[in-house]
Amino acid sequence: MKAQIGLIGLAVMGQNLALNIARKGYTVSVYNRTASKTREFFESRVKGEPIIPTYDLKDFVESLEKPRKIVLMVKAGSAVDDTIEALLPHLDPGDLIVDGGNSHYLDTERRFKYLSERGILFLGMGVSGGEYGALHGPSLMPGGSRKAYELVEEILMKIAAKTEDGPCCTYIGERSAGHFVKMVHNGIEYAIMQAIAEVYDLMRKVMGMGSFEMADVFEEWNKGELNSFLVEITAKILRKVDEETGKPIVDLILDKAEQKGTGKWTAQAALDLGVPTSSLNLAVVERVISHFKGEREKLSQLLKKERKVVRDDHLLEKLKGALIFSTFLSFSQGVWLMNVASREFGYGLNVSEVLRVWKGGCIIRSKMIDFLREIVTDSGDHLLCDRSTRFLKEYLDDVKEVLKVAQENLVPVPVLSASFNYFLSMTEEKLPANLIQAQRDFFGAHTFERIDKEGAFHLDWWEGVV
Ligand code: 2AM
Repeated sequence: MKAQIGLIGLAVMGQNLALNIARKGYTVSVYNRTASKTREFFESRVKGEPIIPTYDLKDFVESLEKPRKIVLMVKAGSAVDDTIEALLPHLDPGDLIVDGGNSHYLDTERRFKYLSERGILFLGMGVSGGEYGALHGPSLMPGGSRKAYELVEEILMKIAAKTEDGPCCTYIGERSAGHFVKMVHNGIEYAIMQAIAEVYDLMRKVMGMGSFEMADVFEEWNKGELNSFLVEITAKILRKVDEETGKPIVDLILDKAEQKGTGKWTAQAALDLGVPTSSLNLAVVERVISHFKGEREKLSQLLKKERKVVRDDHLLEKLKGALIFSTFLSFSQGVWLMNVASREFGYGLNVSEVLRVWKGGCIIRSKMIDFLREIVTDSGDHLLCDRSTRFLKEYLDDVKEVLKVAQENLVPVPVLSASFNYFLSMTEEKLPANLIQAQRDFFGAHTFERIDKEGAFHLDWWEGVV
């Protein structure tokens, strides 16, 4: 009997996805470059699931029913190209490759074209939910041709996370749409994670709260408007004790945040497309700053920060408001980017559907998505409309108070303040860009427009300057 689907790449995500597919009743052939990993996986984790281990790429391909459906779960980058090249001689036109890694959307664009020219169908599929999600139900964001999607739709729907609004999978859009959307998902994820971290920082540095107390607060918040996977895991993290020392583990973790690039790519794409994503960008920058641990240690000696620790439970409510405010704006900036990309790249995105797919399984799943979906149709690209502005205005005093406390105590809050400033700029009729235009014209003769008449103007600014 032939397998209904094949999967290449047996790191944990690949293993878990293979198990998830097999547990839904599909026969899966698996292959990994390093054969020992395949053997080890088969012997240690496969317990009666319909999984066929293969140790040669040709055997792997031959074990699949036609048209073949092959999911790649290999490391993003050249490994995807290497694997595609190795597969090609064994494939027939009409076969399908699904790249389930975190590939850069421009790589997906290139691969889509390359494989289309060879008659091979290709999907670039964002997979979110980490190892747990891969096994129990991820959020899936497949992009490519609809014909390719239809070949695997049934399987994807079965393995995806389920919500009251259906399985967390949909056809995202043309070509690299799936990986673009997954990239933006991660950009939003960076911003929300940083906003939560800033709130945590204020709780410990200006409120003197201990880990368990903070865990209680996050747990409480998770029951209301802030209900989300990231708030939920933050509570769990803060409660976790290191077995060796008996201390909260979070206090023992080095404050250097790593990244795999998706947040940076989001900021790059946003700058390229001319979409303001301040909160997302600043979250990436702050991870970069965190890396300079040695410099920070030295420089912290040069600026002693006096902090008045005040137990003010009142402030907790304000922190909550600031986090709601920043979370909404992180989402809305990401949505704006997706809307512009959809037009620019002809993705044909249905943003409400994208948000639906983010309701379960993925890292940024949260209650707020329902609200976002309600306003997504009656707002412009950017989600700032009558209803959302009224919503944000309710939290404005909280944000102001939080930023004031942060400034007084010299605690950095780049994403909370970026969100605040983004909102102020977006709601400001007059920005000082008139002065910037004058400066540009002064030194570069770039010309400027006027508010009182049509045309492009240039002045000889040096006239009369001695
Ligand atoms: P490996 O076990 O042989 O290293 C995550 O690293 C997954 O990507 C692993 O399954 C790994 O296989 C695979 N991988 C990394 N680089 C690869 C390459 N150049 N070709 C094929 N698979 C690769």
